[in-house]
Amino acid sequence: MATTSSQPDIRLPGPGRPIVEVDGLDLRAVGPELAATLRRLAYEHQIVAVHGQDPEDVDAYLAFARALGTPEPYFQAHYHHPEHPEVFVSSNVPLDGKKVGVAGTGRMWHCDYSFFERPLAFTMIRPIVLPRAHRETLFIDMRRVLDELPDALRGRIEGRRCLHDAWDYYKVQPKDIDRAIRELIDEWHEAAPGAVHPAIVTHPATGQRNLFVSRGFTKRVVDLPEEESDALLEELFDFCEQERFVHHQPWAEGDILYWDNRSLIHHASTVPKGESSCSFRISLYDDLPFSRA
Ligand code: 7UC
Ligand code: FE
Repeated sequence: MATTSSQPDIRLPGPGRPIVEVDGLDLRAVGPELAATLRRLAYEHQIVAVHGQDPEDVDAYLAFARALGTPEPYFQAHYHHPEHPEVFVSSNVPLDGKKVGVAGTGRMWHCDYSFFERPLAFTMIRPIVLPRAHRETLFIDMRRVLDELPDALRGRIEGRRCLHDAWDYYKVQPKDIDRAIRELIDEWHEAAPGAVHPAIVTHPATGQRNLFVSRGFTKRVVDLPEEESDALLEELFDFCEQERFVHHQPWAEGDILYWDNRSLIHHASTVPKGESSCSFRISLYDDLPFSRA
């Protein structure tokens, strides 16, 4: 693609380059046409890394997110950046001496917001403080998983629907001190009751189908007896999580990553004890339904 001062340099995946890479992007100058191109790249190629950006510039980051889609503030406010509710803070680093956001998020295979009726279109993330140790996000391409799913297994899940919830991942907050666990659980279940989605979805932009389950959030195959559902899900999760399907995406200073949340599941890497890590996430919707009917 031609490069001029106002046009970013976009490199498509190819040999030795598993994802889309973008250089020279002015985050504040993304017009509708370029935004459509940048969305399309994520729909088709799934992961996009925008390099060379200033991690201090939250306003530019937000401007870029707003150009690409519609930011959705996380449904629990204790994850929010104190000044920007659209920014989800995953951090073990105090800001101005105060705890901010939540530490250790996303450490399970999942799709963001799959426990709601409308899962997110894109997740955008940028490292703010990188630990000395390697930090990465792991991804599984659920289109490829569906393609390679053995016929017998595919036959058992095709046409089914699954219940998703985030019930195992409630993060205790300061306000929970002295409250009974029963009360916390009841409140949590009411705030995020879960949602039912097709086990196989069709991407509204590409028409490609993908398996749509994750060990973190998918709890039950609807209309199957519990034991049969548990066994089927276990087999599907084990199939998905084979190392050959897992892409390890390293985090680098100055990068902004965004990805297609419809066709990928992801998993955060852990931060070694005593090391600092902080990232800012922005969740985005687009104008399309989650799955084509
Ligand atoms: O703290 C976390 O790991 C957040 C998770 C339960 N939800 C992320 C999401 O957007 O679905
Ligand atoms: Fe996530």
